[in-house]
Amino acid sequence: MNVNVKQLAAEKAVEYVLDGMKVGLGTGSTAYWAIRKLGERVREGLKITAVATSRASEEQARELGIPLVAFGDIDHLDLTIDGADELDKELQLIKGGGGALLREKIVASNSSRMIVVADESKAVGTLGKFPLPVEIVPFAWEWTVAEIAKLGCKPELRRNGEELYKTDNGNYIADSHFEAIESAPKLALDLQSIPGVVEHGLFIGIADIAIIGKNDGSIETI
Ligand code: ABF
Repeated sequence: MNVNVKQLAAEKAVEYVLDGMKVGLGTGSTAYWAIRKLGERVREGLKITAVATSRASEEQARELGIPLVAFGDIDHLDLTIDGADELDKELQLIKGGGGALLREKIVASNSSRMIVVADESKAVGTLGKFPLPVEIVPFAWEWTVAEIAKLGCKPELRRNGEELYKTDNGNYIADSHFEAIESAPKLALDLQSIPGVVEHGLFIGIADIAIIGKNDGSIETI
């Protein structure tokens, strides 16, 4: 069955968006389908306002006529829909493969609910096969990367061709290869204690619902 499983999950998540809601728009190829569906619903008369988690999502929302609002004009969001690189049964996530983890975590953390949308390849038993993105400031990055490595991983600065990749916030990303993360909460605390680390891609206790598109055309909601 030739199903677009990302679109399947994303459009199911948009069913949770009600008139009058303030919505956080995620980033990535799955969130792309949620934003696209929201654009359709807005054209059909759905009244929402939204904030985006990346320049790319902001641009897509503008093109689709989704009303964007300044952060200063609202004090919270009702619902954020976003993708993930990995998710486990406790809805702990690894995010940041798309480089937007800092803005995604700020937006998701200021939302009453967060729905993570993914294809079934993202569902794992133990997080860590996907390299954990860690956003770090460029100043003395070599020392920061060395401290991250001491946590038992091989951190690699993300590149954009010959250049070092820079996030929308002007920081670097160290993709940190842990292979298996036994305790995500402990690793999160260890990373947060390293000066120079701005944010990491472990989302713990943030996602409320996971909607997973399966290759057989079914949808699993956790
Ligand atoms: C974004 O969605 C990122 O945090 C994450 O890397 C990406 C998931 O990838 P995709 O939805 O493109 O498969 O939120």
